[in-house]
Amino acid sequence: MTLSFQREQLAAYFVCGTQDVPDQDLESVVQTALDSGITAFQYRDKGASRLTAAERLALGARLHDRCRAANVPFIVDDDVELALALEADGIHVGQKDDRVTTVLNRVGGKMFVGLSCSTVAEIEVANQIAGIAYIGSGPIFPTTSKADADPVIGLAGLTELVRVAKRPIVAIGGITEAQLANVTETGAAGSAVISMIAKSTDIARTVTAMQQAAGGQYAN
Ligand code: TZP
Ligand code: MG
Repeated sequence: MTLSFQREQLAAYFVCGTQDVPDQDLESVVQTALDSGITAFQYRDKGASRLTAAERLALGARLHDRCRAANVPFIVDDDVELALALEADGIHVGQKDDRVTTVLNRVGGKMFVGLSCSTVAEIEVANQIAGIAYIGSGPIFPTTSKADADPVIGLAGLTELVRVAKRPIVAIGGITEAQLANVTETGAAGSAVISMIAKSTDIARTVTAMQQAAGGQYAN
């Protein structure tokens, strides 16, 4: 059974791969985040420390099992083959990844599709494509978690994208607990974060802050 997409799942969206927790066990971090009430998890394995395809498949299956047990959608970044092999609930694609229409055709209703958009022009294109469940926009603030990040768009940029978009937007990039309320004020459905959870000294408190900022009604 795959989980269908709901806007509420964007409230406290955790993105992570082994590269983001070099001194910790990714599965333990994800389990703590799930126990703390994250509303979505994206497995994103990127960079020099990238695991082999076989390792990604094995680890991805274990992470998916944990998400399934918590009734939290398991989303794969970029990799259509991996997403299909793992029977993921969703796949997230960037503007530089496989063209989103190709991905939509490949996954054919088996999972929901999220797309990164950082400009009004990209949002306007996305508005015309049926089948895109949600949009990820950023970076809102400078981030150290993505080497090839687009230019920072700021809260004003995010507000403009939310105004134009016909799909819910999850904000990403450099978001700290202190900025959560400001992100909500833009009309974004929630925040997607790596460091705020991966580097948190109290993941339960951090995730609660994300849920409360997004409205507090999404606790699971
Ligand atoms: N896409 C845009 S910014 C970013 C991604 C994957 C990194 C977000 O990480 P952090 O640590 O929350 O800034
Ligand atoms: Mg990508």
